[in-house]
Amino acid sequence: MPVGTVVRVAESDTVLADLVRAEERALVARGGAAGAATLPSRAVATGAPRLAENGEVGEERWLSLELKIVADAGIVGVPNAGKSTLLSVISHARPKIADYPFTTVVPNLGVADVSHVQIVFADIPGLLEGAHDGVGLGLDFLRHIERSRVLVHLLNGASPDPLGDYEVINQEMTLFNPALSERPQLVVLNKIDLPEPGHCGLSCGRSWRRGARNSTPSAQ
Ligand SMILES: Nc1nc2c(ncn2[C@@H]2O[C@H](COP(=O)(O)OP(=O)(O)O)[C@@H](O)[C@H]2O)c(=O)[nH]1
Ligand SMILES: [Mg+2]
Repeated sequence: MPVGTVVRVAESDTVLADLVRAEERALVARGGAAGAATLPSRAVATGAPRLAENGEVGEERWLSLELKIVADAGIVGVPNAGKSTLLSVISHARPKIADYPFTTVVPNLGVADVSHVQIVFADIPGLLEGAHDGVGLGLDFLRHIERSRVLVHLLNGASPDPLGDYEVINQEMTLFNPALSERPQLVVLNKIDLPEPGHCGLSCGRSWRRGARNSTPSAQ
């Protein structure tokens, strides 16, 4: 199993193992007692044991395996904020980057080397209003945030309302898991190289915010 796998009993959701370190081991279903065979010395030549006992049936159970990636820092923010770009410049990761929301469908991991200390960053995509309810790919990604020790909350400086975006993302995380509101956050305003706020193309308006979802973004 990859590091970060949570093993649960399928029916009860009881956690049997949470594998967060490499080489960690867990026994989740015991095999049956081994069978036995007597192999008298004469039989060695013929290869035929005189007595053979069947092994016992092993334990059988349905398990659910969930992967929650393990990172030191999770980069969160609205679609198009520049999360994948940030990861690509601080690490050797090469995530997909494009000027439209939802370019990332899996969390990307990258390792940044800061004065010889390695810090694992995860680019957490898919957060938008309603994510905790399953809007977009929200639930697929929210669970990955739970393991990040610190969050880098990236604000899209080109958005018409970066602070509103910030609140929406925080609210989604809290609704998903209230403990996430206690997670330390480093708030970063991105795209400050652009001349004015709201200075972006077709895709980066508020089309991912509720209420604006059905509106047609104006062509620019
Ligand atoms: N002007 C400007 N554009 C940026 C900056 N960071 C990212 N972008 C652009 O914003 C768009 C979305 O970036 P991406 O990293 O895919 O965003 P994500 O959806 O948050 O992962 C891309 O066109 C990037 O080139 C920045 O600091 N300044
Ligand atoms: Mg991305």
